Formats: sequence, structure tokens, C-alpha cells
Amino acid sequence: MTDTSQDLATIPVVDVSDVGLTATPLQQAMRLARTHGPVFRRRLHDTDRLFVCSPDLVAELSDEDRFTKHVGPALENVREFTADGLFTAYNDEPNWAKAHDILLPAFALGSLRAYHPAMVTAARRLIDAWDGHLRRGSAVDVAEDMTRMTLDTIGLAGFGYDFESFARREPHPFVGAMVRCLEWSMNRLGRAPGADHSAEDAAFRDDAGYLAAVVDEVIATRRASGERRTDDLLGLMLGAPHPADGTLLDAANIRSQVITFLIAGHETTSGALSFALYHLLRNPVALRLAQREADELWGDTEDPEPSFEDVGRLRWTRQVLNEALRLWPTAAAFNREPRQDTLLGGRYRLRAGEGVTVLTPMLHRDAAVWGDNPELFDPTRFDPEAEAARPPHAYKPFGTGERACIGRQFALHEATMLLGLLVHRYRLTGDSGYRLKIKETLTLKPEGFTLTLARRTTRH
Ligand code: MNH
Repeated sequence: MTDTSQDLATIPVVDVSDVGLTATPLQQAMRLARTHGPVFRRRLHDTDRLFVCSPDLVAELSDEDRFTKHVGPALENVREFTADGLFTAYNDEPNWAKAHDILLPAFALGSLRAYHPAMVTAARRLIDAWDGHLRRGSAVDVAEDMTRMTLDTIGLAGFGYDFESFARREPHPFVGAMVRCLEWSMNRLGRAPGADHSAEDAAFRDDAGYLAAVVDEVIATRRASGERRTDDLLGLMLGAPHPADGTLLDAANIRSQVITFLIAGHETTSGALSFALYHLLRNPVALRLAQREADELWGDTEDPEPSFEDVGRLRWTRQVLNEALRLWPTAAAFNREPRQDTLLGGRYRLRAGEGVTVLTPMLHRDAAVWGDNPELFDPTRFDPEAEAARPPHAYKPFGTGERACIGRQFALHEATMLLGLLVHRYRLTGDSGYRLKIKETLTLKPEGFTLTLARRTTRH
């Protein structure tokens, strides 16, 4: 460990070059923060990166006048297959503002309402599949089925396209290709200088080519239908003129947007649902409260038809999701850069455009904000009074500022409804020997987490 001299304060520099970034760089960074504190530089070969986890500094980084999104090394790699799509576009790339303006209406409240039936359809498919597991007495792989559900949801709701994930023995091949592309993006960060990666790179190009082919199929299906909708994402991408200048998105950018939304629209929500179920299983009181809330809405109805408004009434269930995203924000880091040379916290020197990583899971464990038992799963942390009492930038699972998540309400609506339906219908039993193991593919998911199911017989 050495100190840097440019800073007015001492920052630990932790060199990880000997071990590399490992298969779990996010959890590695969490360990570094636990050992070296909330501000440290991670050195890998010849590059240094500043990590920040303390609420006061993150509040400062959230000031849009001084800081903005930084497309860091991971997103630079993702750009190899999503180019200037909304998530990976540079702030000053014209297609960011253009697509943002064109697509924003797809996330207004009215649109969310329009997606609700598709979300119900996908939720029903998962429940039918789980009823099948229940009859056969087989365990469900939670993350795999949540991914089936969320992929079908974004396909149906955003694109009118059916991935039919539950009609397949194996997940849709889109998922495998996407996961490998994300893994390639992550592993490329830790490459040692000089090594030969041509085989991995060739495999990546094949997978990226397959993703592009799926996207072309999604677009061709819409065009062949002759429909000229502007009430879903694909309709807006294909046919909505920019509100200011009347131009449409160009063909290359439409492709990048479709691929971006097919990935961003399902991968992180799937992980969030999986972690929420994991924590509910380990916290019988929280589970009981979620069941009570669902029972109040749907009583003994065998197959409830959740209305749009029902989902807003599942307040505890939403707090459960918020708390799951506190402990395991599934998009677990984001990067900021100063617009001008500046001092962060009055003491850490940053050059204009230099990336700083906010390590969200550690921000979400800061004892000054979350108390001295931050590992404790406790959805009452999201009681309205508790939320109001918290500093505004202490909770950032959806990023910050104008580049924050555009799909937040979409994800929370979809996930809250599914969780409500699941706890209403099933008695959930986990494998008592399961120890949480988190797989990283840029995003986080519990690995090997399974459930066995029984129908609930009494509701009171
Ligand atoms: Mn989402 C940006 C987390 C669900 C589409 N999302 C972000 C960012 C985070 C994030 C963090 C900011 C990244 C950065 O600053 O570099 N997103 C989530 C999480 C969930 C999620 C934790 C689910 C839970 N996201 C969704 C869904 C969609 C979506 C669902 C689409 C339907 N997200 C996006 C897009 C962006 C984004 C698009 C980029 C927005 C922009 O930069 O303009």
C-alpha cells in the first residue's frame, strides 16, 4: 500500500495486479472497501481507479452541475455490442438526448399502465411453470426462472415480441449469448498485458452477431405485421419523430436501442427478484407481512387477476424489493466524472473527465446512515418516515441524475406484482444448507439458489 501525492488527503492505493480482478470483481472491491475504507484507489497493472462509498462524497458526485455520467471501462466494452444505445452513449453523443426525448413517453405512467397486461401474462407463465414443478416435486432454479419471466415481460411489453421462455426446456439462446457478452465485457477489464485473447474475442463476435440477429428478427416481425403503433418502445423507436426537430432515429441506432433495452430491461430485474426471494426465505416475519398484504388484496381467490392499482397497494412488498436492492443493487456500480478539474470533498484532486466509481453495495452499508447492523435485512428501513429522514443520496440502486435508470418504475411494478402473486400462492421452502453465492456477469445474481413449493392452504 502506498500513498499518492497529488491529493491533499491520503488515499490508500491497493494493487491487485498479482491476483487480477478475479471472477467476482465487484465482491473483490467490496472486500477492499471493508479493509481500506470508503475511499481507495485500486491499481491494476498500469491503471488506477478511484472508488468511493461514503454518502457525503456520493452526494457531491450526484451534483449534476459539477459531475456527470462517466462511461467507464466496463461500459466501453459493452459499447462493442450496444454502441450509442441509451445506456452506453456518451453524454455528448447526439443520439443520447435524441433517443432519451423520443423514448421518455414509453416510461410515463400511462405507458406503464399499458404494459400491465403483458406483465400479468409473463407472471402467469411463471406461475404455471412453478405449479408444474410443484406437481412433480422438483425444485426451481430461482434466477433462471426469474430471467425467463423478465425476458418475456420486456419482449411482450416493449416490443410485442414473444420469447416464449417457459415453452423451452433451456432458456432462450438470447440469454446465453447475452450473458457471455457481458462476461466478456467484465473479464476484458482484468486482462494482463500481452496475453493472447483472440479465441475469446472471436467467440464474443459470434455472440454479438447472434444478438444483432435476434434484434433484426424482433424488428422484422413488427414491420411485417404492418402495425404502426407508437404505444410501446419499439413503436416509438421505429416511428416517433423527435419532438423538437421531427427527425426519426436512424436504423443503426434503432438496433442499438433494441439490444440495449432487451438486456437492460430484464437482466437486473431478474436478479432483484431473486435476491428478494432469497431474503424473504431467510426472514419469516418479512415474508409473513408480505403474505398478509397479498391476502388483504386477493383473499382466497385461487387465481387473482391483479389490477394496475393492486400493485400500488403492495407497499410492504415494494419495501422488500427496495431492501433487497439496498443489500444487492444488481447493477452494483456506476461511474461519474467531473465537468471541470475539481477537488472532491475539498481534498481529492480530480481532472475533468476522470472516472470515479461509486460502489453502491458499500454506500448502502454505511453505518452512519443505515445503523450499526447494515447487513440486517429490514424492509422497515423503507417506511416512509425512515426514508424521509435519510440523506437524499444514500440510496442509489438506479444510479443518479439525468442518466439514471429510465426503467425504474417499469422494473418495480413488474417485480412487486410477481412477488405479491408468489407469496400469495405458495409456501416457499429453501434449501436450508444454501449459503448465498453471488455470480457476477457485470450484474449480480444469486447462484444455485433453489426453492421447493407447496400451495398455501390457510390464509388468515
Ligand atoms: Mn436500468 C440505467 C439499474 C431496470 C433501462 N439502470 C441504469 C443505471 C442503473 C440501473 C444503476 C445507471 C447506470 C449508469 O449510471 O451508468 N435498472 C437498474 C436496476 C434495474 C433496472 C437495478 C432493476 C431492478 N433498466 C431497468 C429496466 C429498463 C432499464 C426494466 C428498461 C425497461 N436502465 C435502463 C436504461 C438506462 C438504465 C435504458 C440508461 C439510461 C440513460 O443513460 O439514459
